[in-house]
Amino acid sequence: MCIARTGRIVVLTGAGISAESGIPTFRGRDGLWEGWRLEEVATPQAFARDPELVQRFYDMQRRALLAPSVAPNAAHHALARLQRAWAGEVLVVTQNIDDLHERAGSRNLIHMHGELLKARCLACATTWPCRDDMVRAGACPACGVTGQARPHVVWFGEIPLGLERITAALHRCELFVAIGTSGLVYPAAGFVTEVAGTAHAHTIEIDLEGSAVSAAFVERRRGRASELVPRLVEELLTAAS
Ligand code: BJW
Repeated sequence: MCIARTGRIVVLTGAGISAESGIPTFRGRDGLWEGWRLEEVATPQAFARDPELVQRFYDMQRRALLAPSVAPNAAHHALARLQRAWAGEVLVVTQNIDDLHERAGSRNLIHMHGELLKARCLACATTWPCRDDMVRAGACPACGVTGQARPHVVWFGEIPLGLERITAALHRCELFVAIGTSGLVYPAAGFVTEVAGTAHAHTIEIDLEGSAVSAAFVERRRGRASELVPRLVEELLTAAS
């Protein structure tokens, strides 16, 4: 891999990067996520059918995320280090709704599937910070409506956030790295083919087991994110210094 220190890098992260921080991935061997079927809680239809069940599910996730034992791991820290030390742009696009990249110090970051620690007003779409159970999210700071808050997350069938900025970054990057994502959920799963279409970029996948789109990457590295991401960052900073 040969990339100038001013080269543009896009890093896509998925649940695998946060697994070693104590946050379970979505697609375990039994197809259940913490005992829930994804489509029972992660669709607008599920929310319309049973909002209390869906809110309870995300309340549980929020409490788990804020537990004292949950903290960014070496992979989150390494990406933040790369963003600080690299002369070119390093954009981190995460599918994760946790705040572990921010806690590690990442700043140039897009949460394409939303953020667990924010509420969104169903009436006017304003978002605001929410670290408590959703019933205590309070009135919308913009329109004043109460009882109309939903988690600020992107469910199946909804349009991911920041896509315009992401697409532009994919088209001009020289290195695309995907970390800990199964390649089953679109449009994120298609980013590697978008980058490959530009012909001038190198692509690397870091994953414990490999993904549904592994074959589309130029380089595949198998193992734990907490080991492989710091190693890659070290390689990049050494090679370019
Ligand atoms: C480790 C590790 C360690 C573990 N170290 N690695 C038919 C065909 C194609 C597409 C569609 C279709 N039918 C419908 C669609 C579209 C649909 C979709 O993709 N469905 C598929 C299921 C088929 N997508 C959508 O609906 C999206 N919207 C959309 O397409 O809008 C239309 C549109 C697009 C573009 C322009 C205009 C219009 C929205 C998707 C929303 C996804 N939402 C969720 C829930 C968010 C809220 C919440 O968290 O509850 O997002 S679903 C869930 O999956 C979550 C994740 O972000 C996402 C991806 O999961 P991820 O991160 O890959 O996790 P896992 O668990 O799957 O994988 C973990 C990986 O880590 C594994 O590979 C492990 O090996 C690895 N690993 N430990 C390294 N220590």
